[in-house]
Amino acid sequence: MEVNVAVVGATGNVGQEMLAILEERLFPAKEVFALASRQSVGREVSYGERTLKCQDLEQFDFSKVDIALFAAGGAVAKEWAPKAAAAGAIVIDNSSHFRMDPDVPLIVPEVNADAVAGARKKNIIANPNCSTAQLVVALKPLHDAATIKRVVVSTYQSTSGGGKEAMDELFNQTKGIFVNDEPTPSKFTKQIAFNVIPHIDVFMEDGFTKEEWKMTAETKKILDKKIKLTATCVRVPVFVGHAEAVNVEFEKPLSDDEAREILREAPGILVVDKREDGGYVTPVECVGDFATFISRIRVDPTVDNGLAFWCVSDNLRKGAALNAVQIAELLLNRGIVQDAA
Ligand code: 11C
Repeated sequence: MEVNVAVVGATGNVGQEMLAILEERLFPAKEVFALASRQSVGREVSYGERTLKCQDLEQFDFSKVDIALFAAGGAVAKEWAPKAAAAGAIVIDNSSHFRMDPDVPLIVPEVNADAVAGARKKNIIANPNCSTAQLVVALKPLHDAATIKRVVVSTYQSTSGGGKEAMDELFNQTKGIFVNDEPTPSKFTKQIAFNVIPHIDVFMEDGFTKEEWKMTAETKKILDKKIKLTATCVRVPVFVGHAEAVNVEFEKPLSDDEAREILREAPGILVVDKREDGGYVTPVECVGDFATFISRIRVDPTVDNGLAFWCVSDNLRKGAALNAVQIAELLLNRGIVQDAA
């Protein structure tokens, strides 16, 4: 089977990862189109050994593709995803724009693959927020074993979640500090080099940020609406790789050894948990990997049936591009998308 694929936002952090992962996973693409805004038309992007020239999103005929992977932000998705969907392509959108639409499945294949049955309702599938994706991969097998009541999560999110300019800001501020330059925040609200910022996305009326709200709302939609989840999302001076400190309260008892064994068997997870110096995974070690890494699994003795763990994943991969490509694979495996027109 071979299908035609478009990548919208092909010059961005996530778009480039999508092209890399399509190639790495030998996705059966007959033709891949790299699409971007007018100012990037003609720019070259890598697709494995090949080079693709970006075409103008606004001029593109989406009836030529079966699947359109969108990595261009909410405003572009709002305008162009319905047009691509109306032309017959199934859109897999990485922005937050469609995630809470009841007619748009929000999918993490290791968790709720069956939701793909709703793909044709609007011809749009949503990809979750990066910090949610890695979390639900870890929570799902534990929820199946002992039923999660409540989750408390604190995130340590890398600058790549804010795009290339955010990474550049970290790089330039870090260099600048060594020559006594005054850091001038632009993409971030405060100095990011040698600092941490407890603020990602906009503030909501209740004092949470939208990033924190997304973690709660998306976990409910993907995994179980009965789960209570509270998040504190923090930006840290790391280029790629989000980390999360997670505390979970279960209905039934689950020991740390049982949890470790369950997670070892679970799809998409690698357990690295040695209880010794360096016996855990940090963000720099997860870059370029497909897995969600779990370390520091231990009993939380402050609540009944409590566990704590550390969760790390490449936010541009499992948190975005990899998850999108896995959804595309699911569309083929379930026969929802068939051979290229
Ligand atoms: C960040 N998680 O790290 C965000 C990026 O809703 O898709 C992705 C935002 C989203 O800044």
